[in-house]
Amino acid sequence: MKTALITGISGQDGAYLAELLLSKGYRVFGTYRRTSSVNFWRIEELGIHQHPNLTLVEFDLTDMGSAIRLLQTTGATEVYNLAAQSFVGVSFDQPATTAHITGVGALHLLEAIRVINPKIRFYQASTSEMFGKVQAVPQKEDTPFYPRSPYGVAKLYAHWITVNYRESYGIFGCSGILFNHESPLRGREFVTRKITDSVAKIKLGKLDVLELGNLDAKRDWGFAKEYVEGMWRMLQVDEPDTYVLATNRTVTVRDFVSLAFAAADVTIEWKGKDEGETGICAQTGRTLVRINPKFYRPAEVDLLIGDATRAFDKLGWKPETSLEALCRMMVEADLRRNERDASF
Ligand code: NDP
Ligand code: GDR
Repeated sequence: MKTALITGISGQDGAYLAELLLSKGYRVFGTYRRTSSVNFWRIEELGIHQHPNLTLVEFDLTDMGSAIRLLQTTGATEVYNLAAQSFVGVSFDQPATTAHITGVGALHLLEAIRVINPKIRFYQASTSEMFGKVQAVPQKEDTPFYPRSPYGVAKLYAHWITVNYRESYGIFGCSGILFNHESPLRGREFVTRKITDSVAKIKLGKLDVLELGNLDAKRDWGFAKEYVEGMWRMLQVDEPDTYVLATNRTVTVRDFVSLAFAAADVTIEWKGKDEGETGICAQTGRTLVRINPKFYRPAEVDLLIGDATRAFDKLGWKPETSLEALCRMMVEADLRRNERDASF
């Protein structure tokens, strides 16, 4: 039986990856952080929280000694480092914490691999945020990096240290440069889920207005469940490499808002400009969307659109779910949850 370790199993990707690996017959160790009230709602929603081959272990990525003991005790042969302070907005307020967790945390696992068993295969969750300020489009593996946030800078360190350990010590370290991927399990602080949850609440009369920041940002949004399949494939081939996973389609935040309302049978008309822009319900004339400058970031990533040709050629990976289908899936899930009034 293959054994895998997933850091960050309480997050969106950790939950989907655990589900995938369990379905493939793996023994899975999933790490979570000690907090006053640990929340496993995602693995519960997927119905895998009591799976006999799943073991949950407490672990903090900032603690190097724990990383060594974790690899010793689990005997994992594949390590997927998904844990991070992953919210770009928060990284401006907590740059040092972000650097420790999101950047140096990856080094702790790589050092542990070097000490315990250099044959362990390692996946690093890299990000399109490393491309940051647009240097070329579509972005691919050899596009120059120009991160625009403390999060992007920290991830760039983790990416390069993975490449460095691959080249220096022959460690099978793969870096997956994943563009934004969403799902009904996405955290509510991220813009897609904030939008679909708010659309559901507005539709059910629980919220008056959705407040957002920059509506002009363009993102290449895919479905998370398909992206974790790409992570797994990266560790199954003969040679370690760096891969982009993306859909090659980009839309603005504004477009995503329109799509989400459309999925709830509401048509949005956009009026005004910049901070005065509003989204009006075509059916009732009510203002449903407005700008709140507190959601703007000190520096923004304006345009992301990825080219995943290498992943297709070498891994046979390609995304299947359209943005419209993804958005509908998220709105429907949020309508169901808000009807039930669940807290998650
Ligand atoms: P989430 O924010 O949903 O999950 C992050 C996970 O990391 C959570 O389980 C969190 O635990 C854990 N974590 C945070 N800090 C620590 C720490 N100090 N020690 C141990 N665990 C910690 O992220 P996603 O699932 O969306 O993303 C997975 C990874 O992929 C992240 O590294 C992210 O940066 C990266 N990524 C994500 C993309 C996306 O679009 N989703 C795109 C590209 C990269 P807790 O629940 O306790 O907070
Ligand atoms: P991002 O995702 O920063 O791309 O990072 P997020 O959903 O937070 O923002 C996307 C874009 O939407 C704009 N925006 C808002 N964002 C949030 N969160 N809240 C708002 O109210 C709002 N209004 C407008 C943002 O300015 C931005 O341009 C995500 C994370 O998952 C990272 O961990 C991952 O590495 C990248 O995707 C790829």
